[in-house]
Amino acid sequence: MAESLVGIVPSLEPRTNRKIRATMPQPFLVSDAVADALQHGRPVVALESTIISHGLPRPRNLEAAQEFEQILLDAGVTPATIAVLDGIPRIGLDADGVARIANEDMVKASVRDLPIIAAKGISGATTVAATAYLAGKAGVRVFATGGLGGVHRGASATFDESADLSSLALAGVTVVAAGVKSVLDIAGTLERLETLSVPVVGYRTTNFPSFWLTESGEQIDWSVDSAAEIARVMQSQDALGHGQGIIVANPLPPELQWVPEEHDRVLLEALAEADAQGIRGKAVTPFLLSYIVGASGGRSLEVNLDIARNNVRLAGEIAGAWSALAR
Ligand code: PSU
Ligand code: MN
Repeated sequence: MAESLVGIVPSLEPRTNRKIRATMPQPFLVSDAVADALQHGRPVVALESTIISHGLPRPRNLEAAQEFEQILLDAGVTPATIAVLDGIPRIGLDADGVARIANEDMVKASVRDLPIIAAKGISGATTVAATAYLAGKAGVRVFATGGLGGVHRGASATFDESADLSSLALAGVTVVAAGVKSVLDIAGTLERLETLSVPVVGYRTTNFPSFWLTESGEQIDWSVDSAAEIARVMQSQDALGHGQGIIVANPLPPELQWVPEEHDRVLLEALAEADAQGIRGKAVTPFLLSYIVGASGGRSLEVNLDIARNNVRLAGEIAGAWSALAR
């Protein structure tokens, strides 16, 4: 079977006349495996590629990308790793595609970069924002990542707030994340999510996690007890016609978290170094992540991988519950 060429999305139709359509590039490609699973209502989980290309060091990033897919496959869930390869956004990669996002130097692609890299025909690793956008367009409803982008410290002066937040306000995708990293302004991030009307639920907790640490100290309003309950929230949200994504905050168990004292020390060092080097814009998050891995002697990396595995597993369960509900 040939790869499914997905047509122009209906919401774009009014702006698209026939002549332009005839010469228009394909908006995205869905792999056979993902298209088949979606068509038959089987569970699918989207995975982002910026975490692989810009968030984890080589060569562990390739092992991680393969392992995340395998965790899903073992649970009977179809993985849909998302990236732009040679200008074409892809929902679901083959083994070669997964190797490319791990080994090639690719740009970090947020939503606003998608049309530009498509037109240039180059490759890009998609952030949470771009992955959620593309997953939503393709009908993949559940997405696993490590940590979300958010409001940076000092954002009231720099305006540095990740497009992950505004994108999740538009893409109807449930994203499982271990909260946001403590390099960010966590309270500010939660405030912005409230403004954007993005539901945030804790998985068996109301203490929002700060990625490497089980608890940030910031409280959220709601906790959910099971994947089935999350699927019911998705169903209710659809019934209400509410198009926002849902954030499921999934903390690591305390015995797996990073040692808080070491975490706090390395964090302050990383922030000071980013400031001293004048790191700005989209380089900020990758700089902090790689500085922290180096300064922690690899310990933060191991915790990072545990977090991602934990989120991938829960996302697989949610996708299973969602597909059971939709049948
Ligand atoms: N936070 C993490 N790990 C990551 C990222 C964020 O703990 O890998 C990546 C994600 O791809 C996220 C992006 O979408 O960084 C946010 O970047 P920015 O702050 O430039 O929007
Ligand atoms: Mn930014």
